[in-house]
Amino acid sequence: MKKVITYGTFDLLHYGHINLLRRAREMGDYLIVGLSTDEFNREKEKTSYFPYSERKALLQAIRYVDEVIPEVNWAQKINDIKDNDVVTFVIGNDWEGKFDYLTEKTGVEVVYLERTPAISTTQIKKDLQEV
Ligand code: C2G
Repeated sequence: MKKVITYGTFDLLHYGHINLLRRAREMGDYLIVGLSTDEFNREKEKTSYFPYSERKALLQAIRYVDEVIPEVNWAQKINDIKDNDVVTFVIGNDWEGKFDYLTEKTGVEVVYLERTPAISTTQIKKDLQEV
Protein backbone atom coordinates (compact mmCIF):
# COMPACT_ATOMS: atom_id res chain seq x y z
CA MET A 1 0.00 0.00 0.00
CA LYS A 2 1.50 3.33 -1.15
CA LYS A 3 0.73 5.80 1.64
CA VAL A 4 0.68 9.56 1.06
CA ILE A 5 0.48 12.25 3.75
CA THR A 6 -0.39 15.92 3.78
CA TYR A 7 -1.09 18.52 6.49
CA GLY A 8 -3.23 21.58 6.88
CA THR A 9 -5.99 23.50 8.64
CA PHE A 10 -8.61 22.94 5.92
CA ASP A 11 -10.97 25.56 7.31
CA LEU A 12 -14.11 26.57 5.36
CA LEU A 13 -13.41 23.62 3.06
CA HIS A 14 -13.31 24.73 -0.59
CA TYR A 15 -12.44 23.39 -4.04
CA GLY A 16 -8.79 24.42 -3.66
CA HIS A 17 -8.50 22.00 -0.75
CA ILE A 18 -10.36 19.29 -2.68
CA ASN A 19 -8.03 19.73 -5.70
CA LEU A 20 -5.04 19.26 -3.38
CA LEU A 21 -6.51 16.21 -1.65
CA ARG A 22 -7.53 14.59 -4.96
CA ARG A 23 -4.07 15.02 -6.49
CA ALA A 24 -2.39 13.84 -3.28
CA ARG A 25 -4.55 10.70 -3.18
CA GLU A 26 -3.81 10.00 -6.86
CA MET A 27 -0.11 9.75 -5.96
CA GLY A 28 -0.75 6.58 -3.94
CA ASP A 29 -3.56 4.42 -2.67
CA TYR A 30 -4.01 5.71 0.86
CA LEU A 31 -4.07 9.35 1.99
CA ILE A 32 -3.47 10.47 5.57
CA VAL A 33 -4.28 14.07 6.45
CA GLY A 34 -2.54 15.67 9.44
CA LEU A 35 -5.22 18.14 10.49
CA SER A 36 -4.05 21.15 12.51
CA THR A 37 -5.67 21.20 15.95
CA ASP A 38 -7.21 24.44 17.21
CA GLU A 39 -4.22 24.81 19.58
CA PHE A 40 -1.68 24.27 16.78
CA ASN A 41 -3.60 26.77 14.64
CA ARG A 42 -2.80 29.37 17.26
CA GLU A 43 0.90 28.52 16.85
CA LYS A 44 0.41 28.95 13.09
CA GLU A 45 -1.26 32.29 13.89
CA LYS A 46 -4.44 31.08 12.29
CA THR A 47 -7.92 30.97 13.74
CA SER A 48 -10.40 28.68 12.05
CA TYR A 49 -14.13 29.23 11.74
CA PHE A 50 -14.83 25.52 12.33
CA PRO A 51 -13.35 23.77 15.36
CA TYR A 52 -11.13 20.72 14.90
CA SER A 53 -13.98 18.22 15.36
CA GLU A 54 -16.02 19.81 12.54
CA ARG A 55 -13.03 20.19 10.23
CA LYS A 56 -12.19 16.52 10.87
CA ALA A 57 -15.76 15.38 10.10
CA LEU A 58 -15.71 17.32 6.81
CA LEU A 59 -12.40 15.77 5.75
CA GLN A 60 -13.58 12.27 6.67
CA ALA A 61 -16.52 12.75 4.30
CA ILE A 62 -14.18 13.26 1.34
CA ARG A 63 -13.65 10.19 -0.85
CA TYR A 64 -9.92 11.02 -1.29
CA VAL A 65 -9.18 11.00 2.46
CA ASP A 66 -8.52 7.63 4.12
CA GLU A 67 -7.39 8.77 7.57
CA VAL A 68 -7.24 11.97 9.59
CA ILE A 69 -4.70 12.43 12.41
CA PRO A 70 -4.20 15.52 14.60
CA GLU A 71 -1.37 17.86 13.72
CA VAL A 72 -0.22 19.24 17.09
CA ASN A 73 3.26 20.61 16.29
CA TRP A 74 5.76 21.28 13.50
CA ALA A 75 8.06 18.41 14.50
CA GLN A 76 5.70 15.44 14.27
CA LYS A 77 5.99 14.95 10.49
CA ILE A 78 9.16 12.82 10.79
CA ASN A 79 7.59 10.33 13.17
CA ASP A 80 4.25 10.38 11.32
CA ILE A 81 6.08 9.44 8.12
CA LYS A 82 8.15 6.71 9.79
CA ASP A 83 5.35 5.27 11.96
CA ASN A 84 2.92 5.07 9.01
CA ASP A 85 5.43 3.93 6.36
CA VAL A 86 4.54 6.94 4.24
CA VAL A 87 6.16 7.05 0.80
CA THR A 88 5.15 10.53 -0.35
CA PHE A 89 4.65 13.85 1.45
CA VAL A 90 2.47 16.32 -0.48
CA ILE A 91 1.65 19.96 0.17
CA GLY A 92 0.79 23.11 -1.80
CA ASN A 93 3.63 25.06 -3.40
CA ASP A 94 3.06 27.98 -1.06
CA TRP A 95 5.37 25.78 1.07
CA GLU A 96 7.90 25.23 -1.76
CA GLY A 97 11.21 24.06 -0.30
CA LYS A 98 10.10 24.25 3.33
CA PHE A 99 9.82 20.48 3.85
CA ASP A 100 12.77 19.21 1.76
CA TYR A 101 14.44 18.16 5.03
CA LEU A 102 11.89 15.35 5.34
CA THR A 103 13.63 13.48 2.51
CA GLU A 104 16.99 13.60 4.31
CA LYS A 105 15.37 12.55 7.60
CA THR A 106 13.02 9.83 6.37
CA GLY A 107 13.67 9.13 2.67
CA VAL A 108 10.12 10.27 1.85
CA GLU A 109 9.43 11.80 -1.58
CA VAL A 110 8.42 15.47 -1.09
CA VAL A 111 5.98 16.91 -3.67
CA TYR A 112 4.81 20.54 -3.83
CA LEU A 113 1.61 20.88 -5.86
CA GLU A 114 0.40 24.03 -7.62
CA ARG A 115 -2.13 25.87 -5.47
CA THR A 116 -5.57 26.33 -7.01
CA PRO A 117 -5.71 29.99 -8.08
CA ALA A 118 -8.16 32.61 -6.83
CA ILE A 119 -9.54 30.75 -3.84
CA SER A 120 -8.51 30.79 -0.20
CA THR A 121 -10.18 30.71 3.19
CA THR A 122 -8.87 34.23 3.82
CA GLN A 123 -10.46 35.47 0.57
CA ILE A 124 -13.79 33.81 1.44
CA LYS A 125 -13.82 35.55 4.82
CA LYS A 126 -12.98 38.90 3.18
CA ASP A 127 -15.64 38.54 0.49
CA LEU A 128 -18.29 37.64 3.06
CA GLN A 129 -17.49 40.75 5.08
CA GLU A 130 -18.34 42.85 2.03
CA VAL A 131 -21.73 41.22 1.47
N1 C2G B 1 -4.37 24.84 -0.99
C1 C2G B 1 -4.33 24.81 -2.38
N2 C2G B 1 -4.97 25.76 -3.09
C2 C2G B 1 -5.65 26.75 -2.46
C3 C2G B 1 -5.70 26.79 -1.05
C4 C2G B 1 -5.05 25.81 -0.33
O1 C2G B 1 -3.71 23.90 -2.98
N3 C2G B 1 -6.26 27.69 -3.22
C5 C2G B 1 -3.64 23.79 -0.26
C6 C2G B 1 -2.50 24.35 0.60
O2 C2G B 1 -1.35 24.58 -0.21
C7 C2G B 1 -2.30 23.22 1.61
C8 C2G B 1 -3.74 22.66 1.79
O3 C2G B 1 -4.50 23.14 0.66
O4 C2G B 1 -1.47 22.21 1.03
C9 C2G B 1 -4.38 23.11 3.07
O5 C2G B 1 -4.38 24.52 3.10
P1 C2G B 1 -4.28 25.25 4.55
O6 C2G B 1 -5.34 24.71 5.43
O7 C2G B 1 -4.16 26.72 4.33
O8 C2G B 1 -2.87 24.67 5.04
P2 C2G B 1 -1.77 25.42 5.93
O9 C2G B 1 -2.42 26.27 6.96
O10 C2G B 1 -0.80 26.01 4.99
O11 C2G B 1 -1.15 24.17 6.74
O12 C2G B 1 2.38 21.69 8.67
C10 C2G B 1 1.83 22.20 7.48
C11 C2G B 1 0.69 23.16 7.75
O13 C2G B 1 -0.23 22.59 8.67
C12 C2G B 1 0.01 23.53 6.43
